[in-house]
Amino acid sequence: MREKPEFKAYEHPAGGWGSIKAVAINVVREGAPLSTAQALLRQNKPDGFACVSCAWAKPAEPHTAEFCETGAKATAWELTDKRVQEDFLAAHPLATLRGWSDHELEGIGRLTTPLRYDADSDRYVPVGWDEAFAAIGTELRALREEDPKSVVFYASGRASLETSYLYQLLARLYGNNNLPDSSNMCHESTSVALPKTIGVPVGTVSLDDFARTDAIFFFGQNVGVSSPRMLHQLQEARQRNVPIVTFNPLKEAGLVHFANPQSPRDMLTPAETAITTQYLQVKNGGDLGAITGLCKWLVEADDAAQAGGAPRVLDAAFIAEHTHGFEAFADFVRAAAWADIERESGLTRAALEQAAATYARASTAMAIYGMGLTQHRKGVQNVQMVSNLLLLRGNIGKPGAGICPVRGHSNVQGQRTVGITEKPELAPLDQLAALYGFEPPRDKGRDTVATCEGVLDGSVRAFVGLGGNFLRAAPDTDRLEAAWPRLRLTVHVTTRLNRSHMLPGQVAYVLPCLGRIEIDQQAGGAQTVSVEDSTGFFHASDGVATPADPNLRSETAIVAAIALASLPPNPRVPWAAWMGDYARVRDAIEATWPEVFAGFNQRFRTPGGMPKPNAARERRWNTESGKAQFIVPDGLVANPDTPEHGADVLRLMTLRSDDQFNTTIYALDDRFRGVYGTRKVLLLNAADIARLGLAEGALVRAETAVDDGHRRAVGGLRVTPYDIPPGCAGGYFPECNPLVPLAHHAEGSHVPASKAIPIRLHLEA
Ligand SMILES: Nc1nc2c(c(=O)[nH]1)N[C@H]1C(S)=C(S)[C@@H](COP(=O)(O)OP(=O)(O)OC[C@H]3O[C@@H](n4cnc5c(=O)[nH]c(N)nc54)[C@H](O)[C@@H]3O)O[C@H]1N2
Ligand SMILES: Nc1nc2c(c(=O)[nH]1)N[C@H]1C(S)=C(S)[C@@H](COP(=O)(O)OP(=O)(O)OC[C@H]3O[C@@H](n4cnc5c(=O)[nH]c(N)nc54)[C@H](O)[C@@H]3O)O[C@H]1N2
Ligand SMILES: [Mo]
Repeated sequence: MREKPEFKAYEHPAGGWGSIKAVAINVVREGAPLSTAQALLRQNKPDGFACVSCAWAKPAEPHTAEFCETGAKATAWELTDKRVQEDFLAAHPLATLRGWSDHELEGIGRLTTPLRYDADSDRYVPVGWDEAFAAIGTELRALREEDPKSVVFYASGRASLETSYLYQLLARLYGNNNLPDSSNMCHESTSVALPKTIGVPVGTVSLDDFARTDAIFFFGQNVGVSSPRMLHQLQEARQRNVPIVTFNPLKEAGLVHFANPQSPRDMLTPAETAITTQYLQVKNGGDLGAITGLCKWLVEADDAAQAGGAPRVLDAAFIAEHTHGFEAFADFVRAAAWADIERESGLTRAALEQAAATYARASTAMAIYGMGLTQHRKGVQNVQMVSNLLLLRGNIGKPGAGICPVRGHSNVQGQRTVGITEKPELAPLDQLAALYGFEPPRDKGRDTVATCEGVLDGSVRAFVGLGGNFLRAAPDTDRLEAAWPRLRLTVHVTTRLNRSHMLPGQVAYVLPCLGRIEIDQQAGGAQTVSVEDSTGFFHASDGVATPADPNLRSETAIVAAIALASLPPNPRVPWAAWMGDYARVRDAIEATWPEVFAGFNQRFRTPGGMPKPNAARERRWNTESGKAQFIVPDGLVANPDTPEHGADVLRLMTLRSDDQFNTTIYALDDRFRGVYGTRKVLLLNAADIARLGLAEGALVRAETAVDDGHRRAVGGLRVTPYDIPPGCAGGYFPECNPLVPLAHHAEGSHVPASKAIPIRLHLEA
């Protein structure tokens, strides 16, 4: 696909005819239109499969078409007619394929046979499954003898609860807690922040709350692209006149207005729903300042109300009965100066006061957020500020209220629930020990950042990847790629080829698997798997499509086979029986967490999902103090190593387009932002373009403004004027990942701070 840059503003609502056209183009481009169309009708349905795109909740009473543009593209991508052919592999050494883009590599099609890297010819060659497992087993057994901690087991957030449970058990039987996952680059800031404030690592909002809320606050989440099915709930809320207040540096189309492609009225008339009622274009990294402003207004209005004998602005009864640390927090916001709040947030006091007043008028409010909060140096504190805001008016644990982190991958939250974590204190090690008769490792494992560090310093010797595209998704791409081939062993379980497979270890295997949409036949018949959605409901998922190739194996079967090949025999761990009947894996999951998964096999087909217990929803607080806790942030600065703009340093946020799912690039367009035919752009404020002596369309090289002895640069970026706050810049993930220093990550959670990278621009000749 050649770059053909074109720019034209997008003036239509999200959804609408544009969305139908986009789905149709994708389905045709990928081939297999018939099977895709049939599959789409069973997407997110009780007798069908859980969408392989995002993790948004699946209603008990689904719409006829319970899928969105993004989800339809993901389905078409999985059910493509294209296959990686043997003669293709024979004709292309990896040295050539390394010059291919992400889009081109995945565009070759689905893999159908296990591959071994042959260093002599620099090619992948097809091998049989038995040969692959035997060779992987030999390598893993040898490494285990030397040092079981030298191997990492990465998981991208898509694999089912069943596969993920087996995968974490494999790592622990192997002898480590090295279970980095995509969540480490994503909502880990949430998982670290919320246990300290409300005592649970997940959100408290469920679908029912949308029908009862009085106000919605959005922070750094691009609903129209990242979780479009939520637009239905938002549209319904807007029809009840519920205000929606949005904090986002960019005017994102889906947050501005929406036409429901499933409503004849919306499609045949110019009807569209205005989504956001007050749009605040906060500077990226400015949310700590902005939310401090909201809280300051609320606390001071409450002080005044108390002094004047007027009704309270805060929920004093809730604060007294249910919270800890209010006074210290109130003192912090009272002391914050409006000048500092305005400077850090880039918003005016008047705008923040208006938003605070909207919040104060609502008897119930919810806050929804995404990567705009979590991917900052103070990403954990960003999330805690949202929680502080909600606690001020008792907006946790009552209908219509709550906190709503919107998870990315379709089972990323569930993977953590079944033990994928590097943190031993979060894993049920005692239960695993009792159930399987072994002594699990008790020390902390490697997360994503520690895995990268280990690859760089040589202490990581092998990488096993259950899905994903680690080398593209992780920070500091160039440094990581240089070190990667030193690994002794790389094993990737995957559906397609991607960049991570192009840098094989000394011994390297690529194992092709079934996707979740495909029918999974095992000894015990067609298998069902399960996932957890963003709101904490478990869903059954049945394959509906014929597998891309009869030679493919399921992820569950592959993980079990790797375990059988590389671990000493243990009659208490029934890998083969699990492989043949996933209901037995669900029994094992229930035995490991009886309170969470009681009656799993009987209840997991509940329409709308089987709820996961959530103490905060019931105002039971599993925190240190036994109460919900206010947390005072260090200050208003979310990115201490990103200097204030004005000088030549800009703050770069890396973005997703509507034509990608993470590193899977469907096409080079971002129609909602008016960018077509290219991803090599830098969105800049017109005043910054002038100030820096640049011109529209000029090609620049971005260099990271961090002085740690490593030069990081991405060239060929086209200067593109955009409605973005001064001092901020926008570029695409993953193209800009070489600019993210590994050390530039969130305190506490280690999430790469990829929404605020300090950069300088240099004009290219
Ligand atoms: N179509 C599609 N859907 C997806 C994905 C995809 O790639 N494509 N990825 C999936 C995954 S894994 C995830 S985690 C989610 C991610 O979905 P989101 O959480 O929506 O993440 P992003 O799209 O990276 O960025 C979200 C928004 O943050 C804004 N932003 C950037 N910096 C700041 C800031 O400092 N403050 C505020 N308030 N806003 C800011 C950006 O303008 C952008 O609109 O989506 C999932 N769904
Ligand atoms: N700069 C920057 N970096 C980021 C982000 C950002 O916003 N900015 N976002 C971060 C976030 S939120 C996330 S979640 C990570 C994503 O990191 P990952 O989860 O590692 O990456 P993905 O791009 O989702 O993985 C895509 C690959 O998964 C494989 N795949 C697809 N379907 C299946 C399947 O069913 N089974 C298996 N086994 N494999 C499959 C395909 O080979 C495909 O190439 O990236 C992070 N990196
Ligand atoms: Mo994510």
